[in-house]
Amino acid sequence: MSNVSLEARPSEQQTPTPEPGAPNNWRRFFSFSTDHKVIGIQYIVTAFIFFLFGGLLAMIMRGELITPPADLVDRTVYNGLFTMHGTIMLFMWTFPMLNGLANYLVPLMIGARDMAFPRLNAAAFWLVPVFGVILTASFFIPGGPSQSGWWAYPPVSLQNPTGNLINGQALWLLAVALSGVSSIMGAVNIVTTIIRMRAPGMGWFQMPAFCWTVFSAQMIQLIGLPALTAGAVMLLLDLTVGTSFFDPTKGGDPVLYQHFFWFYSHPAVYVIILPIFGVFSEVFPVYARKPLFGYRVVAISSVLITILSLIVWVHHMFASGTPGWMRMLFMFTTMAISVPTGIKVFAWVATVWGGKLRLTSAMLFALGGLTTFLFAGITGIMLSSAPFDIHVNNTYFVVGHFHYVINGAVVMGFYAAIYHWFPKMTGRMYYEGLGKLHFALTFIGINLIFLPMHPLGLMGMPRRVASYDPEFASLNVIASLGGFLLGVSTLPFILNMLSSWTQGDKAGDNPWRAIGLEWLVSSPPPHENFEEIPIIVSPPYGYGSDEPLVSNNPGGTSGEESKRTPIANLAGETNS
Ligand code: HEM
Ligand SMILES: [Cu+2]
Repeated sequence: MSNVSLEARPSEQQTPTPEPGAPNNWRRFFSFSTDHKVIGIQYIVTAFIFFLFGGLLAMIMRGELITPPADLVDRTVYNGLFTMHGTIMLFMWTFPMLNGLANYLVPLMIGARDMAFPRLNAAAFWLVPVFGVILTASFFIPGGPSQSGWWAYPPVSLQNPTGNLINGQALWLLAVALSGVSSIMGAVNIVTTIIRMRAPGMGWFQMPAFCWTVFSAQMIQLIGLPALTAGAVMLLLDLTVGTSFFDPTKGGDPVLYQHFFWFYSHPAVYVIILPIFGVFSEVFPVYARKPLFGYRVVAISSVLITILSLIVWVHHMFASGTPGWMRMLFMFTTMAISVPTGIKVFAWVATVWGGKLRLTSAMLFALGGLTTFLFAGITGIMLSSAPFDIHVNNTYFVVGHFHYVINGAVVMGFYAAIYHWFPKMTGRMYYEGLGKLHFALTFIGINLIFLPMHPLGLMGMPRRVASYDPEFASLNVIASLGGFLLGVSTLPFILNMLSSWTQGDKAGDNPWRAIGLEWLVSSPPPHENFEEIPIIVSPPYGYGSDEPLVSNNPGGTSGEESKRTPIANLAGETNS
């Protein structure tokens, strides 16, 4: 599908001026820039700062949990800590980070010069610091931040112990509602871009798997997020002006809130994990020098996951007095979703199998993320069974399970993406040694902290507690030490990023000899990306093939390598 509107404007066909995209012009990162690459990096850096903040709160929690009694912080402080940790990690780190990657990569990967709605895009980003400040401000008001966990279930969330109109819970709800608005704006933009702005020759099955996963994830945002956003607004009204949607003392229904919440927040886990599946699908072929195994099936399974993800939410409510038939129904839909997921895992293993592996930092993080995802997938299938779930509900087994997904697969997937595309984004190489150290510390740390949580949960240690029975002490010491190690693991990463961005070796257009439109332009890409809109003539992942990817010269003279190199030359190796 060609992008008529962009091609029709002659002014944009001129050679882009280096000024706006100039790598040394750092001020653009603090401006209301409408360039998708600037917005992408704005998202990524902002998200990472909040990741460090959310991680700091986790360190305090692990400090508290290293001994059985509640001695380091008060119980109410602890409630605020886990609530804010969970909320920041999801709404301030994971979602903005995903939007950052999608923003930076999607237009480059589909051969577009920018997003469909650049100003909407910038507005969506600038809402992030706004609701971030609102959320963080709740630490400084009387009564402190929300203590009702990241679900904010009523009636707990309606208690308002200080009696003030402006309280931690109200700020929390306002922030979550604004986050919903921002993400819906982002989703409208990304979905439109993928449908409307693909370069000539890029049919759906010429599109990189990452774009398929982003499309599927953003469709979930469009369908599901209005439910959570509306639920948050209704709860805010109950809390502040005394409506009674969810307040049981006034005839409201608290379980209705749970439906609003989980109708979105279960699919949200696929909003999060799908683009990570996309990252795996991009990274494995490059460093295994093989085409993505079963590309079409991998692509379609993303859409299947989207559809199924919308009909499994009640598995979070097995213990909420749901009728038996509902439990059965949602148990089976939940188990069914493991099928398209399993297909993908199979495809990645088959891609890596027998390949010429290059264990760069990106590849190590992708392999590490896949391993932890496999483990989390197994505990996930265990949890999908209602009797088992009711047994371990609200224990550390659940905390262990979802951290394997979110800190294991997702955060390691983010790191894989950052290392893989860092040379493209900055024009510089990172230091491989520091990257490998970062990987080793992260992988060991994650397993040390989250593996012991499974036996702890099976033994009956409840979650969301500041103190616990001394019989759980030794496994908690291991978990806390692992947590501190994970905190330390970010230091080589930060050092690496800062020093490489300023002093790293020049990267060139295509340092990994990867196949993809983003690697046909200079690093960092010029403003508006492509001098000529690429004309795609081959499917993606043609490692070992002689076909060129494009029939023209999208990088123009700005790139330093020939743009018409057949794929086989670019890939350097064939795989027969
Ligand atoms: C060093 C890394 C981390 C540590 C040590 C850590 C630790 C913890 C602890 C101790 C809890 C409280 C568990 C409970 O009592 O229910 C918790 C909850 C949670 N964590 Fe983490 N976590 C880490 C990373 C992450 C990441 C990366 C994410 C998401 C991207 C995340 C998301 C959550 C969520 C959603 C909750 C639930 C909060 C709630 O119960 O309302 N965590 N984490
Ligand atoms: Cu779920």
